[in-house]
Amino acid sequence: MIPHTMSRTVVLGVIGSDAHVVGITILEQAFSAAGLTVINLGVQTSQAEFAEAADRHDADAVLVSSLYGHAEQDCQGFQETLEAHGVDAVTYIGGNLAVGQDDFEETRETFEDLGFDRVFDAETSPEEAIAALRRDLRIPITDQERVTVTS
Ligand code: B12
Repeated sequence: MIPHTMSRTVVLGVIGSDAHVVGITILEQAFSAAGLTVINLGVQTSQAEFAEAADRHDADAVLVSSLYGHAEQDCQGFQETLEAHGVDAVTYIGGNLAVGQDDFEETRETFEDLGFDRVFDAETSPEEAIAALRRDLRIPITDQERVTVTS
């Protein structure tokens, strides 16, 4: 059972020309059930659309998904685009980030170099993403939730 008292806003979307929608739909539902406010931009979202939405909704986190193997090209200059819109948010990227993805550590480094705070592979569960958001956004667990989480 996922705790329910998060009052933070996350912007979520699939970047570039990528049309894989299932992953972000599942993430959206899990994040909403956990109490986050989720702005789901859907598939085929441009860098500018991420930045504009994050600015407009004063997002705490911007979560980028990519499945089709072109994430590195699609994310060139992403942090600069966010900065140009005055966005100061935690940034994650996840999915099938490279073609083949033999060595995920190499992939992780590539995306950290592009400025992402955390990089997730395609095996990532919604619970893992929520746990990371809790840490990064310093969302406290209440005593009530502690009982729910541990029981
Ligand atoms: C269904 C599917 C399609 C459908 C998509 C339908 C739709 N509208 O969603 C169709 C048939 C359209 C399709 C098309 C293509 N696909 Co496709 N597709 C898949 C498939 C079989 C399943 C994807 C899926 O829905 N998974 C289920 C969800 C729940 O899992 P998920 O997406 O991985 O998301 C989870 C995690 O990754 C993670 N996650 C995802 N994003 C993020 C972001 C953050 C921040 C975090 C924390 C976590 C996170 O959390 C999610 C929930 O647990 C995968 C293979 C596979 N088994 O993954 C290939 C796959 C993704 N497709 C692939 C390819 C190549 C394509 C095409 C380019 C094929 C082509 N030549 O036309 C096109 C691209 C079209 C486009 N413009 O996007 C490749 C990508 C290869 C790569 N990256 O190296 C894959 C891996 C197949 C393969 N083994 O080759 N595809």
